[in-house]
Amino acid sequence: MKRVLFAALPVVMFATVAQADLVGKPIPIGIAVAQTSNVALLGEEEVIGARVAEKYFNAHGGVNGTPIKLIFQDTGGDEAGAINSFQNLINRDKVVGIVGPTLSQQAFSADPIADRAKVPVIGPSNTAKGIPQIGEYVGRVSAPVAVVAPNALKQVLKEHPGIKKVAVLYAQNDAFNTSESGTFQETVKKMGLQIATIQKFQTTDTDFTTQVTAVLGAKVDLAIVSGLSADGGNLVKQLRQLGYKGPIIGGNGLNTANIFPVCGQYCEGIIIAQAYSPSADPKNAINKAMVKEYRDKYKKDPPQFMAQTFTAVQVFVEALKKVEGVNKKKITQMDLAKVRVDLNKQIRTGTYLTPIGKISLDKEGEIHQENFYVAKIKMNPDNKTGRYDYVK
Ligand code: 1QQ
Repeated sequence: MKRVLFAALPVVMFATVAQADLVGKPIPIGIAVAQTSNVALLGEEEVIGARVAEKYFNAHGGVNGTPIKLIFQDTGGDEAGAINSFQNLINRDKVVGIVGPTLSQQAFSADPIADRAKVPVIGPSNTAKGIPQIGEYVGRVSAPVAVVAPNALKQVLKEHPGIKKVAVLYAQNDAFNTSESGTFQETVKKMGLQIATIQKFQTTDTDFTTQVTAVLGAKVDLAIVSGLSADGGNLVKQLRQLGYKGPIIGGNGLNTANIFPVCGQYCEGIIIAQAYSPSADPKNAINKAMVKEYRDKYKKDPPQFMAQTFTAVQVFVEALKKVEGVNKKKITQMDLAKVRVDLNKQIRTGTYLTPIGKISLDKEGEIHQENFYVAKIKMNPDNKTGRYDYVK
C-alpha cells in the first residue's frame, strides 16, 4: 500500500507543475534574435517582423481565442549569446517554441540545445546548408542559399551576357557566408564562367585592400560578395573606391537597408536575390495587411528579414491551432512538454499562406517555397537612404 502511494506521488506532482506553466496566461513564444552587436543591423528587422505578427495575430483571435505573447531575448551576434537566450527561453520563460537565431553561425550552436529539450525552433533567416539537419526540432522559413542565391547570378548574366571572369569573396569565419559562397562558386562553374580569384576575409575586418587589389589584378567582369552587413558593405565600398567598375552581386548578408549608411553611394546597383517581394502577388491578403501595417509606420516597403520573421510567428500560431484541434483541448490546459512535441509535429503538416507566399515545411523542417526574386539597390541623392528595386 505504502509503495503504491510513493510511486504515484511524483507523477501527480509532475502533472500539476507542468500544467501550471501555461494555464491562464497568453501562449509564450520565444524570439531570440540579434538586437545588439553588428548583427543587429540584420536582427532589427526581425524584431519588427515579430512585433507586427504578434499584433496581427492577436487582433485576429490569437490561437482560437487565446492570445500569444512574444518573449524577446537579445542574442547579440555570437554563439554564446544565442545559447544563453535559448536556455532562458526554454527553462525560465517556458516558451512553446523559439523563432531564431539570426545567423546560421549561431544556429549551429544554439539549435542543438532546443533540440535536446524537445522545443521546436523555426529559423527566420538561417540559410546555410544543413540547418534542418541539426535535429528533429529544427526547421526554418528562410529558403536555403542553394535555391535563393543562383537567382542573382542568372539575372546578372541576363543583363551582362559578356561576363566571363568572376571574383568570389567571402567571410570565412561565418557558416552562412561559407555556405553561400560555395553555392555561388558551384553556380558560376555550372554556367561555364571562370572563377578568376577567390578572396577570403573575416566578418570583423574593416580594411579590404588586399582582397580588392587581388580582384583588380584578376581583371574580372563580376564580383560576388558574401559577407555580413558591415563587413560586406565596407568591402563593396572599397571595391568601388579603388576602381572596380563591374557589376556586384551581394549575398543575403547585404539584404538590409541598414547597409546603406555603410557603403553609401557605392551601394548603388548591388544585386541581391530575394525570398520575399512586397508586391509579388496582389491577391495575397496576409501580405497586403502586413505591408500596410509596415508602410503606415515606416513609410517604406517591408524587407525580407521582416517578412520571414512574421512568417515564422505565423507558422507557430497556425500549428498551435492544429495542436488544439488534434487534442480537443486548449494549449493552456495541456502539459507544456506535450505541447512542444505536438507543435513540432504540426509545424510539418499542411501548407501556410504567408507574406512570402504559399509555403510548407517538410518532415525534416526544410521550407518549400514557390517564388524567388531579385532586387537591385537604388540609392537616393542623400547617399544614406535608398531602396531595393525588384528586377525579377
Ligand atoms: C544566415 C543568413 C544571414 C545573412 C541572416 C541574417 O542568411 O546566417 O544564414
